[in-house]
Parts: sequence; C-alpha cells; structure tokens
Amino acid sequence: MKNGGMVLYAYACASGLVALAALNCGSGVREDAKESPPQPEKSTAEAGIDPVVETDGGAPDAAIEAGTPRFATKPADWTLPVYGDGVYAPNQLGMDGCWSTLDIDGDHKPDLVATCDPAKFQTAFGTTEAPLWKVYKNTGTGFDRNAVDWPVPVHSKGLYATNLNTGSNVWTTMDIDGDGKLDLVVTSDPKGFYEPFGTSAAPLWKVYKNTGSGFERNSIDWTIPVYQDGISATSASTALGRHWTTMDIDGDGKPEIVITADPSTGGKVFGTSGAPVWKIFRNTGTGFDRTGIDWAVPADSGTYGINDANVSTADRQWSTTDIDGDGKPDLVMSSDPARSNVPFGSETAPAWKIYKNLGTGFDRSGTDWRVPVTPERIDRTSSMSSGRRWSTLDLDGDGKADLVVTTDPSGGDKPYGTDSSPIWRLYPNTGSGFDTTALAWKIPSQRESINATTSGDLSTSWATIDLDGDGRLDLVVTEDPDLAKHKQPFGTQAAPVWHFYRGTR
Ligand SMILES: [Ca+2]
Ligand SMILES: [Ca+2]
Ligand SMILES: [Ca+2]
Ligand SMILES: [Ca+2]
Repeated sequence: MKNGGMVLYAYACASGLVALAALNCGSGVREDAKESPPQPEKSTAEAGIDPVVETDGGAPDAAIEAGTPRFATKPADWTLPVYGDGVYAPNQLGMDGCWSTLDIDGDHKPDLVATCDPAKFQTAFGTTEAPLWKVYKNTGTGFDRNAVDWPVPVHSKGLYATNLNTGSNVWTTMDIDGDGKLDLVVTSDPKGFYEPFGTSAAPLWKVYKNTGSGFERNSIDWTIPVYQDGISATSASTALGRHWTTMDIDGDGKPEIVITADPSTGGKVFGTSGAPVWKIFRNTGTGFDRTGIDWAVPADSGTYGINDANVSTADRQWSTTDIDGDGKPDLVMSSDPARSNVPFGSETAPAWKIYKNLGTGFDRSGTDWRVPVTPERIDRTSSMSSGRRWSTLDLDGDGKADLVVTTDPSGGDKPYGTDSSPIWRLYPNTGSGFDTTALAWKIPSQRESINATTSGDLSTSWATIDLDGDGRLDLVVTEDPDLAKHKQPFGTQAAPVWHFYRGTR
C-alpha cells in the first residue's frame, strides 16, 4: 500500500453527523425537510415571538425586510444527562469524552450517544467481549437523563466513536442500506493500514445493521468496487490522485460510491475533455455494484477537470449540493475560474453556475443562479473565515437551502445588527436563485456573538440543527459563554442543560 502523504477528509459528510453539524455536504441539509414536512404557519402572537426590529446602525436598511419571526427569543432549557465533566458541544472526541448528537434509533429526532466511558481513555462502555454505547434518547424537550445500553460490535481497537479515520481504524455511522436507520460501517481492516476487507480483486466493507436498539454484533460483507489501493474510507481525496465519496447521487435513498478521479492520469476526471464523467457504483441494498456507470459532469478549464465532489482552492470552488431542493445533489460552481474568488456574472448581478442533477448525470449546460451583491462576494457555498462567514442551509424550512450570511463584513467578525439585537441575513431560495433581498433573522444576544450557523473553530459552542425533530432548524447554544466557566453546559453539574432557541415561522 502506497499511502504516504494520504490525506483523508470529509468522511463526516457521509455520516449522520452531517445534518446536525449543518455542514454543506450535499444531502445533509435537506434530510430534515424531507423527513418532516414544514409546520403550519403561526402568527407572531401564537408563536410567542417578538417581531424583528431592524436596528442596524439606527436606520432601517433598505435591503432588509423586517417583521418576520425567527428563532424563539427566549431560550428553553434542553435537559442533558450527567456525563463526564459535562456535555458542552453537540459532538466531541477527546480526552474529556466521546459523544455525538445523531438520530441513532431512527425516529427522526437526534439522540445523544456517548461512545466512550469517561473514566477510561477512548474505550467503549461494557466489556471487550460485549461493548456498549450509552444512548440518551430525545424526549422532544431534552435528552433523557437515563441511558439505554446500545450494543456495538467487537473491534480490535474498540468502537469508541461514531466515526474514526486513522489508518487501521476507519469506520463510520451511516444509513448504508437506506432503511432509515444508521448502520455501523467498518471500511478498513484493522489488520492493515487503509485497506478494505476481502481481497484486492474482491474488496469488502463490514456492515453491522441497526436493529433499532443496537447494532448487530455479526457483520455482513458489503461488496465495494475495485479502485487502486482500495476504497478504505467512505470518502477520500489524496495526493496520489485518488478521489472518491459516498453519497446518494441519484436520489433513490441509498448512497452510492462515486469515484471522481482516475489515478492512472494523475487524478484527472474520467472520460474525455469534452465529455467528462464520474464513475458511480450503485447500491443494491446489500452491497455496491463492482461495475461503474458513467455519470456526466461539466467540463472545466482546469488541468484535472471536475475531479472531486467538493473543491475549495484559490481559483476553483465547487460543491455537490442539492441547491434546487428536488432531493438530488447538483453540482454548484460558485467562483469563476477566470477570476479567482469572484462569482460568475457581473458586479451588479453576480451568479453561481449550477449543473442540475438529471438523475443519470449532471446537465453539462450550466444555468445562472443569482447570488446577492455583497461586499464580501459570495464565491463559495459556505465560508468560515473571520469576517466572511456564511452557510447554505434551509433556515426558513421550505425544503430549499437558503444563503445565510452570519457576519457583517464591515468589521469585528460579528453578526449584523447591534450587540443587544444581533441578526443574520437570510437570502431565501426562490428555486432559481437566492432572493436579492435579505430577511433579518434575529438571533440571541450573548457575551460571545453568534457569528456563524455552527461555531466550528470558535471558543464557545453552538449549532443550527433540528434538535426537536419538527423539521425546522433550531439554534442550540451548548456551552455557557460565562468566563467563569470553561467547556461547561448551562445549568448545574447535577442538572445540566443547553439553551434551546426553537426555530419557528
Ligand atoms: Ca432518535
Ligand atoms: Ca440502515
Ligand atoms: Ca442512491
Ligand atoms: Ca429555504
């Protein structure tokens, strides 16, 4: 195996973590909308929400429409179990514990899953022969403070996390068979280093199905395609020109393996320059086909073509995202390769190019997708650098991903509005572009400003996720920003809580 310099990333995109972290990973955003229809509209009074008063520097901003309810103004307490020194983030894998917020029992509400015993370093609960996770089920107003035992398979290292990607320990939690419940998928043989199970001519993953109350302790062999050095993770992008991912590209509810680059050409897209293709390997429900089908992708002027599902470099920005909300991921090219880090179109009418998913390939003819005129130039689907923070996610709950700009580019890496009345700007998805007029999306005011949809690298933790499972994204602040507390939730040690701001309309 020549894996020197191998860089594996984005495996979380194929896992259940996606919808929760609100990352821009194609299918993650729409899952919520698909599984639970939007709730009936309520008046402001019924919803108990204050109307937004636009206070951006005193005078109303002409580009902002005010008066629509957003997140609940006052937080509700979201009960948490007592675990380790406190559950202060939606997901954690470290010295202070291992947990994930994901829907493990398949009832469309995320549960809190503790995967390692806080008294032992990176070791599952239970015994070596009968390992367990602890699941704190979602009650609709919190996580149950009492855990249920969740059996997990035996693995040499012990399955102490929902996802891991370190050489011989590569596994993930994803719904591989499309039955609506997350399965445990071990993609690399612990006896090797980034090598799948089986043989090089007949490689396999090991799948442990979700029974609704645990994972089967016996695996099934899941066939995977043959690809140079082996498909040893759900996705990878390597210096050796190997690029693949696992996603539901045809929208049938089951993920496919999508191989996007040909290592024999140094990592260029497959096909010809005029008719480039990816290779997709269909999911039969019991494995992936070993014979690939051509999937049309657009031509690109770069040396390698569209050779990965998601790319973010100085002169190339694209992602595989369901932009039109039809349930199938589209290819979205968000910066013009002729002008680095600038969208297509003109200064006064910027646009992305979208290549719609036709079910059997992407339309090779791009169509313009309007993006708003903003000082920071919206040249990618999401940005998490200081002062340039935005996300593409369905905040208004109509099933289509919206553009949400969460920092004011005029300085300070803060949201729009004022410290006491901060707002995000939401540009709704019209089905053929983003509305050029923003809605003011009121967000909570706290010591450390909420300047991104999910905190990511920031010191206080929060996330925009559908925590109560009603199909609307909520804002949850999981770490108390009080300076006297460090990496602690709200409440007390005996009765910890998150601050839950319900999403409403
Ligand atoms: Ca659940
Ligand atoms: Ca499943
Ligand atoms: Ca599929
Ligand atoms: Ca929307």
